[in-house]
Amino acid sequence: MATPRPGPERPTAVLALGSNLGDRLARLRAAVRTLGAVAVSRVYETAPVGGPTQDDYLNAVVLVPAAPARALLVAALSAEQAASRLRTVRWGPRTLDVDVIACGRLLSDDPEILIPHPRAHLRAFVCIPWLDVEPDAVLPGHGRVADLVAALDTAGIHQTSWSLRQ
Ligand code: PH2
Ligand code: MG
Ligand code: MG
Repeated sequence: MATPRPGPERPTAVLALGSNLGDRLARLRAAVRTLGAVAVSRVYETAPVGGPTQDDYLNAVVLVPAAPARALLVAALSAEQAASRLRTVRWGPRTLDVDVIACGRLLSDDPEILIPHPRAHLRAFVCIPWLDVEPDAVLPGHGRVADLVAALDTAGIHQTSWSLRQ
């Protein structure tokens, strides 16, 4: 039998995780399991951007197997539901936020799930952890994520030594 050759890398989707309510680290760890992440960034403690006065976030980025836009949305929402997320204030505190950032070159103009995420290029708390799992990442419509990070204000972003893998 022929030795199997390594195939092309399997396509993945990029999901951003955030939590600033309750046991933030436990929430992110549970999400990594629920979502079936195949790659996991470091954990960053980040100053809140926008919204009301609120506590600092833990943010991370994971890669999951690529899927259609709606399927990624369902996975994100079910992870948020498992964390008992309540939706009250826009950009307010949350037990778990899972945002679909990109999925290769997939474009979705479905108003329920825009892909790429329309604000990803503005968010250091997304772009910095994204580089951990994909150093050559490209955000469709905005270019190399490393170049985006170089232009962003990164003052509120602090790398932690916590791991989401247990
Ligand atoms: N998410 C928001 C609004 N502001 N700020 C930080 N630092 N981290 C987040 O994940 C975050 C935010 C809306 O989803
Ligand atoms: Mg969000
Ligand atoms: Mg969200």
